[in-house]
Amino acid sequence: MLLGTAVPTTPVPTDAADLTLRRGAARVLLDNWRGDSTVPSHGLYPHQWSWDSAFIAIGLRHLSARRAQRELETLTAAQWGDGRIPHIVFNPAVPLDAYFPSPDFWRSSRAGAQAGAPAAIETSGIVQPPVHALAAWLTHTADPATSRARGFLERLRPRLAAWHDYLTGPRDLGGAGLAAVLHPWEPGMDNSPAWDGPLARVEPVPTGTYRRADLDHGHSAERPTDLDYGRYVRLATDYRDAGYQDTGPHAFAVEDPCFNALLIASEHALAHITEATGGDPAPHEERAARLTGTLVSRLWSAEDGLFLCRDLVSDRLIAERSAAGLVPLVVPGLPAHITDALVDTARGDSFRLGDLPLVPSYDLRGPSFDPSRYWRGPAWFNINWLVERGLRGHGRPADADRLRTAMLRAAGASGFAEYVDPRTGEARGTRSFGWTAALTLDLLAARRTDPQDAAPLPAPRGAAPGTRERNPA
Ligand code: 9WN
Repeated sequence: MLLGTAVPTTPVPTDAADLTLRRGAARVLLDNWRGDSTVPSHGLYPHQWSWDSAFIAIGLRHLSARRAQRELETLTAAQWGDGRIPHIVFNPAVPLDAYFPSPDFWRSSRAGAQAGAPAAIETSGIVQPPVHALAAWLTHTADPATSRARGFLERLRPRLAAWHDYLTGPRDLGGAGLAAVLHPWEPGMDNSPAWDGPLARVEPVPTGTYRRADLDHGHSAERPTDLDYGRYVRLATDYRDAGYQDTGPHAFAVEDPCFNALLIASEHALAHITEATGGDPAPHEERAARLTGTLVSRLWSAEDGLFLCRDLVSDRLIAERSAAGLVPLVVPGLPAHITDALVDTARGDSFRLGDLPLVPSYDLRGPSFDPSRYWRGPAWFNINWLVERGLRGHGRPADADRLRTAMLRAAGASGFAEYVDPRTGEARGTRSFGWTAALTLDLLAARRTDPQDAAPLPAPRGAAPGTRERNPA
């Protein structure tokens, strides 16, 4: 059997190519499993990462719902008292020099004590995008009986609610309601050209005061520069030395549309989780609606037909067009003129949806476009999965089908690469990457079980599946 005693929760494909792809993806998740969570990759990322685990659970649920539940329970067990879910949960068995910044850099149990960091688990002190409630709900729906029998949602619900309260409370640094990120690692698109402006204000720590473990595994042309790394380390050092308090001042503080769109999608999921566990979902739906309005009023650029990031230090939108601005397609309840404009932008010269194999992480015509360097152009499978889900949810099945087919092809051909050249699908970064494999499984399952896949993400309660703003294609 595939995963020990686990029973696959969705039927296996009958088509030979799909079967081979499914086996390959399952093998990656099996090899990357560490007993209670999954590493993104063996060499480069040997611990548990926050948004990776959420995407991994979304795929893992098709092999073993129990294992997917475990993945999320392990991550959320490392939650801090103030509600934050840390971006890395360190495996104490991994040598300190295997990844930088290591636990002895973050010193979470001591430096984070005031913020309620756990005493017995070492973690980083920053966060990543809140995909977790979405992942928890999707994991539950894969096998509701097992989930109920194990009390999965009951255990997760208070943790997820505290997480969202943290993001909309102490992290509302702009005062308008959106969550702010304080480090380029927090939005997950670490090296996006959108950070170049805000990062220019940051004095890098001197090279030679730390050792980059990432270059032991990755090509330097595909990773951030030393200058950027020096700035990442400065920001993390300053945050740590301030006891991980959010009150600031902060040299880097940004409202990111991808991060906040995922918060909204997760808030809808939390409404479903709350209702399923006997609570009142209304406050979560109200918050999701409020956040949606604020996302539009703060970050929508009609001129660009895209959501942009807001630099909270200058209080201005950042004029860099990245795929983060397309991710709000996952938000139900966006005004129709905005989803229409987003789809036009995705199909246009900057992202070339339907023309190139995959959607690039950054504007193909942008001054900083680089097809190989980490988040400055390559296509990532999690972002493409979100765009695919969003297109389907907003009634664009033909665009979604084309993208899904291209993603499945690129995932298999690249050996489940971390990212690929968006123009050719050629592999970049590390291989046998967790979320690439997991989301491959999810796309295969969606194609198999529901050709229309009418409700790809949790819709507001009460909306019939597939009836979230049906825009003409
Ligand atoms: C820093 C694990 C993570 C992803 C991020 C990706 C990369 C880490 C790094 O790897 O970031 O968190 O060392 O470069 O940018 O999105 O979660 O896969």
